[in-house]
Amino acid sequence: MTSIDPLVRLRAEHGVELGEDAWIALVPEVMPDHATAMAALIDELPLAPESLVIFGKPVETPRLVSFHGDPHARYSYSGRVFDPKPWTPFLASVRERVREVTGTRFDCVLVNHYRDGKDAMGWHADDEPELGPNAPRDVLIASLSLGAMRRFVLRHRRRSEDKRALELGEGNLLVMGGATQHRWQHCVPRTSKPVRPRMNLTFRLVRR
Ligand SMILES: O=C(O)CCC(=O)C(=O)O
Repeated sequence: MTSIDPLVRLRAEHGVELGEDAWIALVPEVMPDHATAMAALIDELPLAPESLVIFGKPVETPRLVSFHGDPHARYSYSGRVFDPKPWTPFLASVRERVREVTGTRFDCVLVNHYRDGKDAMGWHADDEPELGPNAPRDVLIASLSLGAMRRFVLRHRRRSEDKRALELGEGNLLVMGGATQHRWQHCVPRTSKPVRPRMNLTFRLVRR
């Protein structure tokens, strides 16, 4: 019997086709013990605000950040180059869980910790050239969310009124594939509602 590629199966069972070769799949309950996992990662990782350069000015991220990966997986965004910190034991086990679900061994992860509704992520796409030989037209991202649900919004780059809102948290996994980073941007808006902490781990492939 031939085995089906896990990504083909995820896309068939949970996928939303966005057109123009862009697709996403939202997989529920990938990490049912997500609150315990988040607490373990808060203990284990050196989470801290990151200083980025936005429109030529240094700005601190409104969230805590930690970037980890294999030694070759250097990554640049917002005017900075990030050298990966090593995989920690619990983080490596989370990567293994994402590999089981996606069939992909990602080589780095950006961890974002949103302490409350004031912590957020602005509009952007994960379209850096190091994300694969066919970036940004074919980029695979697996985004695991732990803790509270937060709204995650996608908007089409040319038709900005074309938006899709998802709730990400409680151990669900959003896989973004194909031309999603090329055609769409995404954000996690601030909210004035009281929200519990949330953590998001975006697993990426920075090819050698
Ligand atoms: O927190 C999220 O769901 C989004 C994270 C994200 O957009 C990123 O790490 O690039």
